[in-house]
Amino acid sequence: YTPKWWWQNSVVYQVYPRSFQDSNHDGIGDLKGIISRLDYIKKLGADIIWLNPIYRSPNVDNGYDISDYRAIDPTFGSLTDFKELLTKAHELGLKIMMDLVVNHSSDENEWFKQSRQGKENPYRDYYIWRDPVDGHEPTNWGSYFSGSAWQYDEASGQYYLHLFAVKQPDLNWENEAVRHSVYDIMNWWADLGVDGFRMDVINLISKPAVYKDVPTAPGMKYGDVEPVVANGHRMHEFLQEMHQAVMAKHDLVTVGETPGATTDDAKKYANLEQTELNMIFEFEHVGLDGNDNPALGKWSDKKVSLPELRDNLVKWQTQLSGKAWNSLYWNNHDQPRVVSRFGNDDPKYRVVSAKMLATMLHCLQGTPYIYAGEELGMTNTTFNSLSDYRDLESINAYHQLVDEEHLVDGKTMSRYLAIHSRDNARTPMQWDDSKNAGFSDAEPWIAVNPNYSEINAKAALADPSSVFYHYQKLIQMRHDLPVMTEGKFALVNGNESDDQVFAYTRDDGETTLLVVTNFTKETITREYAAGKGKLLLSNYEDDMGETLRPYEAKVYEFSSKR
Ligand code: TEU
Ligand code: CA
Repeated sequence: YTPKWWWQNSVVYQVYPRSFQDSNHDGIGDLKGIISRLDYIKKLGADIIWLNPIYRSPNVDNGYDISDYRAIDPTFGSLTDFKELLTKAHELGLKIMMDLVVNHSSDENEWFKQSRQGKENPYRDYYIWRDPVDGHEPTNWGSYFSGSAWQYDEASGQYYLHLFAVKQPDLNWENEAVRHSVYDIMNWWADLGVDGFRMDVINLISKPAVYKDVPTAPGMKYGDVEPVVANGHRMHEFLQEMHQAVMAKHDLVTVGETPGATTDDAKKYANLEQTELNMIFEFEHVGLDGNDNPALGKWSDKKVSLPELRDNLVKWQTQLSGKAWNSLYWNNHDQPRVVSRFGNDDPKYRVVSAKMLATMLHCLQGTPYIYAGEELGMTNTTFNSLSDYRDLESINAYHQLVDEEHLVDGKTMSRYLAIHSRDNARTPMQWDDSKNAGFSDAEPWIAVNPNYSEINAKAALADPSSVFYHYQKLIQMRHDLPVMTEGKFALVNGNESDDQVFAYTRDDGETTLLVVTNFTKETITREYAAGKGKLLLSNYEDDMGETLRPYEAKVYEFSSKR
């Protein structure tokens, strides 16, 4: 089945290069390692590989700090290796989506090196410089990675803006030369043969016309900057300009990462007239389990109720229907593992709940994303101490909230890190039960999840009832059945207030799919689960009709014309 646009029934597989496969015994994943695993991704059935940043970088934020936009970081290999990856992927019918990080660069980027030379330098205006106000920072904006979003530069007596780490200065998109430099970079990679871009925090590029202080949470010196920098007043102008300069010239898939975007924003960014981006990553459903105390943000042990999660997902399905295109994701390199978060990683329920979550998400309308290891039901990891963490967000947050602001005690914060740290997603891919999970024969840059002897690709491939083969079936369904792409979404009557089951239909006028998923470890009964047609997919061997076993998920197919 071929939809209007190829990326509508494509499935994306996200590879975190640093953690996927090491080929040269340094404990860090690399391009040659990815090449050696392309067959595995092909076997799963995915169509597009999204690679996290592989450009030259000092790697303070694992490549999200780019010092040369046209070079491959030597840790990962060379441009020759990259071309080989591109060729081999294309031979297998796999497309390659690059990460584009242009809200900010590294401070080691030539542009910034020039910029910090002084006010007269032609590159000064490539970044955002401001004079001190009353001897301190121009505003009280907080960085996403703790502390002030402003860094003082002794030499020129000005501050530069960094929404993320100190070594990630924000580019000044008001400067036309910056914008065209970015479009040139994009065209350069597109000409080389890449098939698309995932655009890092792209909705933060249009900064406000006037910089003002923001409200601060009790006990905090700096405030949340997202409300004033996200979805800024020139966003749509910039993206339409980019579209004309780049996307209109190449057949690319584009997805914008957009924290703080609402469904109204999405209707513009991902509009079906296709003037901006193909789709966006929204953050609402992964923000529901944040702390009630705004100063603690995502650091929390709150559990989301099914009605909260469902209401949110339903809102995105219905609001974007016929107007914009959704992306569907549970996991990425910034999020904890979904089976630990919304499922149940107890060995008794891990496989069945991982399959249930996959079914629930993949049968929605939109383009699904699978993060490496999700197809194995990989879980959050177990670290013994703060020194096991590698992610600067986690480490900075611990120091700020525990040591500096005294907002939470060390033990509680350690628990929050175990639940929400980005490192949960970044432990090495678990290939087999050999040393270091087959990821590397050298000491890995980050510790392997100790459960690799149980949970690994080799075991999954040998077991017909594994999570892997369930994902494979879901991908196949998306390729084969138009209703998976086209079907209108509707909640099943009576499901609105059900706090145990999520049940919905998809209908394209020919075929209806009924999706019923039990989010609990209880055996329960629901009328809407019974005898509704042909059972297409299930995570149990038989069908007990109205009886739903722990985390049971089933998809029925029947004709819409009754
Ligand atoms: O993440 C953007 C972003 O909004 C993050 O701050 C996110 O909220 C956080 O990671 C969740 O805890 C992107 C990248 O995906 C992330 O890896 C980078 O660190 C960040 O941008 C800066 O480039
Ligand atoms: Ca390596």
